[in-house]
This record gives sequence, C-alpha cells and structure tokens, in this order.
Amino acid sequence: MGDRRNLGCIWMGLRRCRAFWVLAVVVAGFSAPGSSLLDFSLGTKGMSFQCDEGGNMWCGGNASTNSEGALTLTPDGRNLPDEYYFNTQGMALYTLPLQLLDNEGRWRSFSCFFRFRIETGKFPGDGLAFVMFNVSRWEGAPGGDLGVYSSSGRQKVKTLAVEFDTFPNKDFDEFSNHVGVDLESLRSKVSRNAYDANINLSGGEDIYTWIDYSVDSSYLEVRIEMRDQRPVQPFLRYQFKLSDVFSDNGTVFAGFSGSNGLCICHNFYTIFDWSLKVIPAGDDSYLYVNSMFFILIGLVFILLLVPLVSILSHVWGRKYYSGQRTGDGFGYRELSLDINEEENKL
Ligand SMILES: [Ca+2]
Repeated sequence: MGDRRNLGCIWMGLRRCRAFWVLAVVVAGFSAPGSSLLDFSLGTKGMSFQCDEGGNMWCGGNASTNSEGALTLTPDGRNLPDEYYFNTQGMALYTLPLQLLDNEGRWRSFSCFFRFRIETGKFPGDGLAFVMFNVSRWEGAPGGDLGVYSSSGRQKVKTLAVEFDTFPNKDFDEFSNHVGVDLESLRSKVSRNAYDANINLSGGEDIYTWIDYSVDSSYLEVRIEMRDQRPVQPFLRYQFKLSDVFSDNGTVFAGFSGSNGLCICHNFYTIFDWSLKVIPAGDDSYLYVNSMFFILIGLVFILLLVPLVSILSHVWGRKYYSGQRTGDGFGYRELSLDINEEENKL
C-alpha cells in the first residue's frame, strides 16, 4: 500500500507530495558546488597544532606547541631570568598554501577565527600578529617588528598582517594597546585602540577574533570580543585589493607571529583555536548564482523524471487492477459488463 500511496501522490499534485521535495533537495544538494576550497580547524578542540616534522604547521624561532595542543610563540617557561626572554620571537605558518587566485584569474575571499591569550611578565612585551605571506617560511626581527618585518625596515616578502600590539613604539605606534592592519611596513594602514572595545590585549584573558576579507567589497574586517560571540559590527576595517599585495600567483601562507624585545618586558602568547576557510571567487553572490544554477538543473531533471514515473505507474496500475476484484466482489471487467447490461435493459 505504501508504494501505491507514493505513486498516487503524483496524481495529487506535486506540492502535496513530500517525496517530491525530498528528492528535489537531495538532487539539488548533490548538484550544488562546495562552499569553500580550503577549510580547516586546529587547536585544543580538535586536531592539535603540530610543529614537528610533517606536522600541520611550520614553526620557526621559539614557536612551539604545548600539551593541550595549543600554539605558543615565544618561550613559555615562567619565572625565568629576564635575559631568557630578550629578543625572542616565533613564527608558525600552516603548511598548506591558500590559493587566493583561481585558474581564471579571479581572487577569492577568506574567513578566519582564532582565540588567543597574551599574558604579561613584569611589563608587556611587543605583541602578536595574524599573518599572510607569499612564502611558506619567513622570520622577521624580534621586538617592535613583531617577528613579522625585517629590521631593515624594507620588507622582503609580500605581507598582510593584523597586529595585536601591546608595546608603544613611538616611531610607528599611535596607541600602546591597539589592533592594526599592516601591509608593506609596520606603519599600520589603519589602527584602533583596543580599549575602545574594553579589551586589554595583554590582560591574560582569552580574546576571540574574527578576520574576514571579501573580494566583492575589498574590505578586510576585524572583530574582537571577550566571549565567543561574533560582534555584528567590525572593530576595524580596511579596504584594499589582494592583487595589490599578493601580485604573484595568489599562493599565500597564513599563520601567527609573536615577539619580545630587549627589555624587562615580555609576553607569553598562546593561540588556542584557529579555523580558516577560502571561499570561491566572486564570494557570496557567486555562490548564490552557481547554487541556483545547479538547483535549477536538479529541478529540470526532476520535472523530466516525474512524467516518466507517472507513465510507468499508470501502465503498472492498469495491469495491476486489470482482472482484480473490487471490495464488493466485482472485478473491473465484470462491473463494466454489468453496467452495460443495465443500460441495454433500459
Ligand atoms: Ca609596538
């Protein structure tokens, strides 16, 4: 009976047939393209950061991991002589490249989230940065250069950095506790005092961060929060084109850097969790158009399939009922003959 009901729903109208919509969703789902090209999550809640040979991170300088699977960027031993922390820096880059340029020359958006903590010794050290380079391995100078930029002042690799700076350098810092977007130099393109969001970057508490770049708008947006709740409004945003920064072939390596200088000031940097995904060229509108295209293909397929199933079920139904008796004891053919006989009498 169940099979007959499913076939019968075709005659009842497609809108009332649950099987139709289930099939439509399944076909459309199989047809729609994936929403991201590279999508990973690392840290204490899943696959741990791995700095060892063959691991998921290339780690330079003092970058390492701890027993919780988190990433640390400078020496993590506590209560050691100040000299132990002098001019220390660490760089950790995800080993797989981010292909930010597709084969048709279109740039791709990206979106990332991470949770970090900066703990301070006697006085705050220099800070950490989320980084992207056009090379798989790079180490900058410690101290105010954040381990990101070369001490000469002329950066040798193509760089995008979002800095979380905890030490005021009078030559290029406007605030002592700030977030900034840097490109070819430490002089931030845009920066903002983290106290505007009531956040002390080196306060020893977890800070949740979202960094998104949209190819459509060309805006990089940074959000920070003391809890795992993404703010609606970005804390900082800066407009630029990825092609102006990474003009080679769009192959980029992403990760983190942190540093301390030559003073009795140092920080301990921990990245607990990090997730990142690269989004196909043209971002959301591109995804929408393509998804709709494949959904339409799926629906056309279904609309072609439905008449075929209907014809087959109709043929099957005629064969099935032919010669069968009705619930009153009359067969289809018998009932037809009886009616004809009554008509003949009249
Ligand atoms: Ca600084």
